[in-house]
Amino acid sequence: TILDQIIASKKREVTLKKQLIPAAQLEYSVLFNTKTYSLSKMLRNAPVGIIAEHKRRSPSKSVINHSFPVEEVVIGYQNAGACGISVLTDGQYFGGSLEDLLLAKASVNIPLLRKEFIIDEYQILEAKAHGADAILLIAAVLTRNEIKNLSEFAQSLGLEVLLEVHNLEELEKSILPSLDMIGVNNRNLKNFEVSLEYSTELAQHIPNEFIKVSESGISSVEAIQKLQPQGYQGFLIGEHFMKTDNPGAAAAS
Ligand code: IGP
Repeated sequence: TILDQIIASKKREVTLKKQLIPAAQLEYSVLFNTKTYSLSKMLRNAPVGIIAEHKRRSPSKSVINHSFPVEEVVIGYQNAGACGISVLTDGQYFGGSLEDLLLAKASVNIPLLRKEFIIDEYQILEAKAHGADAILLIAAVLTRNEIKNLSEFAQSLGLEVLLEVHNLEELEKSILPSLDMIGVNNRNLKNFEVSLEYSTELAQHIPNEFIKVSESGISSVEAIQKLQPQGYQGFLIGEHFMKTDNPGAAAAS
């Protein structure tokens, strides 16, 4: 599947990067990145908690939007009242970069999520060194033990963790006190099929101490109005904003 391909290439990428930029060098940068914002608190306190995503392209849609400077998009999202911004940093499949994250950090003062396929603590150091406030962990590609170790490492750096699940099995293996938010991905990363029913079915199984986030395929106010009574306080939206010629304006409306 595409997810297997992405993870295989991510393993090679991380191995190479570790040789070029030693972890100690990132640890040094981390010392200077002390200012963080809490995404989970922002979502808990907002009437409608939107996490707006910067996404240039994806394996399911190829080009979504290439034409805007990242600063312009994220400032637009902040002005629209987004609770936080998700920045895709994978280059090969999503056209993103760590530099996008750094530029976003320099441009806005709301929480930033590093959207990445994280398999190694090294990537969490990178996230922190480039200004992230939160990271994503994907249950489909990690064991319970890996989720535990990676989320505890993130916590030790002051980063919040959004754990992404797609079915009950992934959810049940992942429940840990070191998570802050649990997201249900409405898109099946194995075949790209999208249905909000995934969020609806899993809502009742997510313990109340975690902020519930619904991810992907959200493109209407009606969808949000349907998900809010089920307990969702976060809505992760990318394509619906990015495919327009003014993502910030789309997020405001
Ligand atoms: C955003 P959408 O359908 O609004 O563009 O989806 C976000 O949920 C999606 O990009 C996403 C994703 C991921 C991307 C969810 N989980 C994991 C990469 C990796």
